[in-house]
Amino acid sequence: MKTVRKFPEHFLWGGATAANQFEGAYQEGGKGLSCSDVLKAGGSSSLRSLTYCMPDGTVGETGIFAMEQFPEEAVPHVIEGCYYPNHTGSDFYHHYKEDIALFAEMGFQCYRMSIAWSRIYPNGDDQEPNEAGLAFYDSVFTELEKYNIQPIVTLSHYESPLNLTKKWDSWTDRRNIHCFIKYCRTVMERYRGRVKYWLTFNEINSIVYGGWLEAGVISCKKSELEQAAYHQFLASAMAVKLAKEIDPENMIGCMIAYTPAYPYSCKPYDTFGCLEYMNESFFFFSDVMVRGYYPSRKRKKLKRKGIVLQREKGDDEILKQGIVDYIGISYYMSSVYSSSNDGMEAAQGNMMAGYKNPYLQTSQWGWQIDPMGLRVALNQLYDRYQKPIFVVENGLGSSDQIEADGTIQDDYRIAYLKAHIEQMYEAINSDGVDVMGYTPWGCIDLVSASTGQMSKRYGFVYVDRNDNGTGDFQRKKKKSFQWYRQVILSNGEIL
Ligand code: BGP
Repeated sequence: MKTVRKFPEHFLWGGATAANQFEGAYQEGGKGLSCSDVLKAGGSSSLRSLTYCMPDGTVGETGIFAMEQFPEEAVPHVIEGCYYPNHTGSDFYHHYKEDIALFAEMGFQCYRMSIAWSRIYPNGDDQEPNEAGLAFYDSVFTELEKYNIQPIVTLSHYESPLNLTKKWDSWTDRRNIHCFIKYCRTVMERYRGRVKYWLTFNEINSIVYGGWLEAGVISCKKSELEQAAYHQFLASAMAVKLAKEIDPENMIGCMIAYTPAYPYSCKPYDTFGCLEYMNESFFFFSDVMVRGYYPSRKRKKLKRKGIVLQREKGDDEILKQGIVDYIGISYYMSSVYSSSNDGMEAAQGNMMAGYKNPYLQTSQWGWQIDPMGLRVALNQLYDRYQKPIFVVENGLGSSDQIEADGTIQDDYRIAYLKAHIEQMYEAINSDGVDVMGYTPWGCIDLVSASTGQMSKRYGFVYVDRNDNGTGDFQRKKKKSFQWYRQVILSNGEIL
């Protein structure tokens, strides 16, 4: 069906992936281990676990959101004979030319990817960068340039170097900032003029739900997680400043997992509780990186809890000087907040799911599908900050069937994306929100972050790889491939 709809002239259409879930080749080209390399696969109803080794050589595992069970003496460890899906990902490392050609065929104007820090500094704190790692991304950028595709580079997407966890529990320690900034300097100088759009920490606010995935932090003490977040804010601000010094043309943003919550009822407790939940889970993070200081409500809250952040002279200035140019968000679903859990049914989701919304359908993985929630999200953030917003993740995780004739008829994915693009358009066109672009998640199938499954697919392109590690990584276009090509070609007019 044709509708008359035109997105802004310079709107960036593309797709998104992350090195830890897509690249594979976890030990090739001198790469070191990252916090994602010790994660086993979970299943549809079980999240992933982290494997470790005890001083006596015995091994074990703990759920990534149950870090309180991680034994004190244990060290994260790759157990021989165990299957770790991120080790191979979708093998982009060996398929990047083919994959980028597929992006070009869809008409991508941009491609959101991440650089694996441990490919550049295998131990996180090495003296010299790893030339083979730098050369790999040179080749990726050369390939993108061939087709005029702008890279959007996330500096840290769930892949903090494992060695830094072993040394000082990663971001809980201030020394991590200096290692990160050294890495930022290396890649920003090396790729000056080739990469203009940067993002600092992927879904920085997911640290609220546990420090492993986002920050490689073992500790689950609230005070240490607050400290780790503080160090990441400083690092983000320093990266922003550095990016501008290295190239004033650079545009650098933050990235928040944004799942707007609706109060379950009109009870004032539900409304205020919902506001507090939004403040703590989302706005605290965006406030610090967009406004450059801790909001007063957060300072009060830390005080009430007796948490004293370790700060140094000059930190306030660092935060102030490092405010971002734009806000990146991932949006998959909305949630429901209720002040009482009486008779409420919990919803599923990777982290911020809340309660079931009776007005919404859910995905196969139980995530609540809410296209209008994206319009809500864009309005809330734009009203609050008046900064451009980049929708750098959105999509439907679903299992796909290969038909007898070899096709993949993913109409459900088309319906999901179409409905979200329509709402994004309303936010731009009717509400005046400044949206820079749209990069649907997992544009080529990749490993799920929360479950480690391959069968939870998001792509326009199918990858022959199964949950048990079989498959030859062959790529195959789905029905949505031609559909998205048309969307981009018509600049959103034909959905
Ligand atoms: C976001 C992450 C991505 C991605 C996506 C989908 O939270 O930034 O890395 O994986 O969610 O989630 P999942 O893979 O768990 O389905």
